[in-house]
Amino acid sequence: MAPKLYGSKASPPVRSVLMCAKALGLELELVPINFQAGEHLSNEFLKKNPQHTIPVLEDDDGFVVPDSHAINGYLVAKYGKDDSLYPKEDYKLKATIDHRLHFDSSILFSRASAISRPLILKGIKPTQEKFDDLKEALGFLERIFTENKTDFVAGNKPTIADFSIVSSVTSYSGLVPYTDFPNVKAYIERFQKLPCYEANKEGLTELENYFTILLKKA
Ligand SMILES: N[C@@H](CCC(=O)N[C@@H](CS)C(=O)NCC(=O)O)C(=O)O
Repeated sequence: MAPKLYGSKASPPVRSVLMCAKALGLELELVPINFQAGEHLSNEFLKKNPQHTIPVLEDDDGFVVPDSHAINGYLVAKYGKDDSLYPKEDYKLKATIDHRLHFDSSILFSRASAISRPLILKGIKPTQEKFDDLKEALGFLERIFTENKTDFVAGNKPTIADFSIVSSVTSYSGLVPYTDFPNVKAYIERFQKLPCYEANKEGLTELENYFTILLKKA
């Protein structure tokens, strides 16, 4: 039985897991969660994730993991042919990957979500300050590449940190264009050539169309 992934393809963190699964050659069963119908607030879903966010993974033995960053680490450990996407033994590389994952969680996606969450859930138009905060976060990412001169965000090979950063950066490009940041632009273009990027495409288009409609209404 394929592990279940609760969520929607439009969600950036859900797509980070879809890219990870694609890179691992792992099939997941996507179980849709409808925000408009309040399914994320149902008792059944809150038992799996009290924070009521998607994605949530439910493995074939019933083990539940909320949060895309935690899910991707788990998937590599359980289903990876090797641990190159999230190495256990190379503790320095692992620390760098962990930094990028926390950067996504606490800064990049968090600032992007400060724009999209009120817009999606309450139709509230984002203030300029929120856009400026996200632009600053992209500036931090630009600087990571300027200083380290690596092909990917934690070195010269893709890791789970790239799934998170790429899904966040591409998702908000219509609001704050990453193309204004030359190193970030080159990085995204490099990552888009990988076969796993395919898993980001459909949901990204869905989200972009959704943003266009919501911003017109707000
Ligand atoms: N750190 C979490 C963030 C997940 C998240 O915020 N997901 C959004 C959708 S993109 C959500 O479920 N929001 C519903 C809510 O906050 O109630 C992760 O990486 O999984």
